[in-house]
Amino acid sequence: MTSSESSLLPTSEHRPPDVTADETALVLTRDTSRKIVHVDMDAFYASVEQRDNPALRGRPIAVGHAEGRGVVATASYEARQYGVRSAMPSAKAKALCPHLIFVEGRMAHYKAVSQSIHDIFHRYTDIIEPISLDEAFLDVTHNKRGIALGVDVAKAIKAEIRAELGLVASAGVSYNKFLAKIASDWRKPDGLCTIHPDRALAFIDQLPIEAFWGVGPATAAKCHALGIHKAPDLRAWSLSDLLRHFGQSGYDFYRFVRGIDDRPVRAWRERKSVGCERTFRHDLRARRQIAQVLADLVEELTKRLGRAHFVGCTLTLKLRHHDFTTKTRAYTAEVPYGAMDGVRLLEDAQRLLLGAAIPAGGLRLMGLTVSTPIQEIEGSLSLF
Ligand code: DCP
Ligand code: MG
Repeated sequence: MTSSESSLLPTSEHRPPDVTADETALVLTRDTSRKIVHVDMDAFYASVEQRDNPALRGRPIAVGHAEGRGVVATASYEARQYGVRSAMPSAKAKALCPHLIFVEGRMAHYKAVSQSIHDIFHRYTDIIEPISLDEAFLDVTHNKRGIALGVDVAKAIKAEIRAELGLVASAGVSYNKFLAKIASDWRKPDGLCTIHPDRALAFIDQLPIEAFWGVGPATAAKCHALGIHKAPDLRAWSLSDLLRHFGQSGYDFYRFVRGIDDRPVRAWRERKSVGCERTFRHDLRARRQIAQVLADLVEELTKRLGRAHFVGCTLTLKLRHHDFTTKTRAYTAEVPYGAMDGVRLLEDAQRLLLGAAIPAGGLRLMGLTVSTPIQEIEGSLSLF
């Protein structure tokens, strides 16, 4: 990819200082000088299970609990032919595909495999932003092997993952994160798609609005109601109108649809929260039992805060009732919570629980989260 496109506007800031300014006052730049690769493993958990157990290869499998309230974490591509999908209740998956084989997930194992994938990434660049265990952005503009084309870096990474780990990755290559992510999804599985700067707008024009970053089902419905179905519909909107209807996201939509996205690949992720939750096998009614679960959650939460080196001021208790209504109660402390604050976390969580009503039908799920970070030092321990 070459650096092209004269400067219409500044690149350094993702958002202008005053996004309510009329767009005529904005100067937009499309920076096409970077080489960004987005890697996303194909059917990650399921592929690891099929790799490790030959009896599962070529068969429809789902990773997750088969019984009770189990859901499918992911399904092999053989199972997807029957309509089995991530987050689907296991009972429904079995109805769609009666010979579906369920395999219990092994998170610690997937984490270790993810680490091996990252070891391969690091042969090319240290500018790696993990999005989940199986997905990451890489900035390979100046890569360690001096490879000129982003697509050749992506090819080499895919080949090494296959040869050394026996797994298949899809990759997308472009000059920004928005396009690289869409590209990796384009020809899945075993995909490799490059979006060149001169083809970017034509590529974007065929996208349904659902493909845009930050557009979930609710935003998509809102777009449809406004007559926005595909990218050209979105491009017809002025910035001020988009800001009015979509808030800050309107600014992203305005830029993405013009092929502009200057967000850097961040070598560590700014976490907004750390939490844990538990779904009960049977709805819980007894206060004593509920208090015990709360204590367990606090213990788990402190472990997670420690692993993430996370410190945050807000504690939120989430209670899902037997009928799926969900209530949250939050408390913001002056002194932030960290891994060493188990006693205070428990006291404050108990206070939140005391103030909450427990419905006669009982609780289905309870969760505890710390948010409002004051400091995020994940990945920077070498500083100390
Ligand atoms: N996952 C999960 N629950 C979900 C979605 C995903 O536990 N609702 C887990 C299982 C997946 C992994 O995260 O294997 C990666 O998620 P992806 O969305 O990338 O899905 P896959 O890698 O399984 O499939 P694809 O080939 O579509 O990327
Ligand atoms: Mg994946």
